[in-house]
Amino acid sequence: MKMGRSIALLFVVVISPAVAQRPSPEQPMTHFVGDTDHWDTGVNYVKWAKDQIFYVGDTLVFKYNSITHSVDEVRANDYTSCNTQNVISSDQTSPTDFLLPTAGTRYFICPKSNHCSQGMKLTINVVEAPAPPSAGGNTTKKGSAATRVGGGKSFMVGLSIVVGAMLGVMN
Ligand SMILES: [Cu+2]
Repeated sequence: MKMGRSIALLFVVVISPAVAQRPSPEQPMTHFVGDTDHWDTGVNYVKWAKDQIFYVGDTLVFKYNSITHSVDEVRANDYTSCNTQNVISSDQTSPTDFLLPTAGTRYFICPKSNHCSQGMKLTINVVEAPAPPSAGGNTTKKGSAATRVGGGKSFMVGLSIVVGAMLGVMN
């Protein structure tokens, strides 16, 4: 019995880092680009993206100073060359949201000043979300034991009344 509990505890400890990062893989989540650094110069977005899993259905949000920065979504070759003349979309009203409805790679750059060539660029790989776990075999029966205890108590009360009545008749 004690051994079994130790193994269960160990299992919880092992799986907890993944749980902390993404509470439920089946639920869409919002990724805030750069976290508290937001969308700015001097942030390593390669490193930031590496720590994330982008599932289909998630949302990507850019928060930034709209005077000094904006967000262009571009194609792969324009991402590499920091070309801002052939954008897919452009926005400068922070926050800028992108829904991620399909799997694939997406490319974002800041087109202002020389920010893109200084590293203010982000590429993400969107992947299909895992299938939700199959339902069944995990139903909880809450309260039935308590109900049974209550029923037993009232049976005892009833029995003592009957016994008392019988004693009364006998007297
Ligand atoms: Cu910028």
